[in-house]
Amino acid sequence: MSEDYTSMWKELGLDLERHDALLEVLGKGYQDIFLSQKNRPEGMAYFDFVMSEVHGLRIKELMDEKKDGRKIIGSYCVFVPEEIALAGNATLIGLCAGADFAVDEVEKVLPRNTCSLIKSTFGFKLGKVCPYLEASDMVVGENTCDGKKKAYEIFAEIVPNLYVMDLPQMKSDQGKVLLKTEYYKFKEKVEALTGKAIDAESLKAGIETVNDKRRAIHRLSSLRKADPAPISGLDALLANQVFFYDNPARFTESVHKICDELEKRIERKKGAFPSRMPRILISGCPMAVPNWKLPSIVETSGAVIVGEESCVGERGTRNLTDESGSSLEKLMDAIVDRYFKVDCAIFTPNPDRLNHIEEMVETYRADGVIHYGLQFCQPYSMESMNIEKALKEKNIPTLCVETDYSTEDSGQLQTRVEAFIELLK
Ligand code: BJ8
Repeated sequence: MSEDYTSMWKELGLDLERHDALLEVLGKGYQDIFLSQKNRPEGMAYFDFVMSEVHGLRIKELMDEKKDGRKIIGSYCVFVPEEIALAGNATLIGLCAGADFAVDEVEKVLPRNTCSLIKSTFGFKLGKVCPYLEASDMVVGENTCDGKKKAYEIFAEIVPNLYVMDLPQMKSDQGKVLLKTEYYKFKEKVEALTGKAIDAESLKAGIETVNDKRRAIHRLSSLRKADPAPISGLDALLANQVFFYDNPARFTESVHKICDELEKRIERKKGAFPSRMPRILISGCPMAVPNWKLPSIVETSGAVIVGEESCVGERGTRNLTDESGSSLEKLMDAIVDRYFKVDCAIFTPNPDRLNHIEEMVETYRADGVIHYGLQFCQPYSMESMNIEKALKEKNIPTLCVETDYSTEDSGQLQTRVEAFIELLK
């Protein structure tokens, strides 16, 4: 990090000693996993910089925004519409929850058999190591899986500015009405927080900004269809992770720059890996920063990841919000329509997700699918059974893995992934 941010972190109430320890692990992990890759696009230097300043410059920017009267909203789910936050003069930040922290303290307030993502949410708060969480003027939880739903009841005791949004469980007419009601409630909540009324003009601007980000990511994804893949799955995942907390306009511009470079690479047949490597689609639970374990194992075992069917990936970014509405009501409806299509495993039934996986296998010319589930995650592990069966019936090789954020099972995972890749060859 180029500057000394100690006083800023202190002001945010971080535990400096633990925070230093976290940054050290994060920095080392990044060095070992990302910087050791060969044939990276030059444009990834932007993301290297972003990551090196993840708790530094970006936080300073957010603190400056706060000084200028903007509010910061933290969220844990892709169902929280960034468009509405932006329209209300707030910045939406996706809070990571991708690493174990303060596990002993977490297990005093949560059952041991809780998924790593939820435990991590608590660990970052109890360990006082997340400047994004501490900088947030409002933190949004959502009634998705049972684990999160119940965990937010406990989280509210330690995060007084937690706001919980209800979400439907079925893609029915009533489900859509519920989502609409909740989005209007969220709009009012944002307006109350920022003191700025959201109108058609500001909402349209918010929609355009978020769509631009999505368009950039769609362009990046589309370039991954090429053989050899012009960018590693790890680097593409990183772009999808940074999507959640970078300045939107700068993010969009940086991703387009990388895409310009990747197009040239494709013309010259230059890849991140040699051509005809086994191509993998990852599908399942979201991978938040710094959860890079499985992709790193896959890409050091002789395969390349060409797509992520995940909320940190195409499930989260795939549909645009219709920008054409001329009234606030029409634009709000467009937001509801767009988010109602997100095929999270908390929905029942959820046939769209399987269709999307099959479509992605074809689009990205994947040779096989690795279904990634976090231990104790009921929705995704339940869905993995039918997905595995359906894909196998279509002769799409599939491997289901279940893991957590520890490194204890790395050896075992590596063996399974290597055997799967051998099979694909
Ligand atoms: S829209 S996937 S971001 S809820 S891994 S906490 S499901 S037990 S994260 Fe998610 Fe929104 Fe859905 Fe996406 Fe529960 Fe499973 Fe843990 Fe999970």
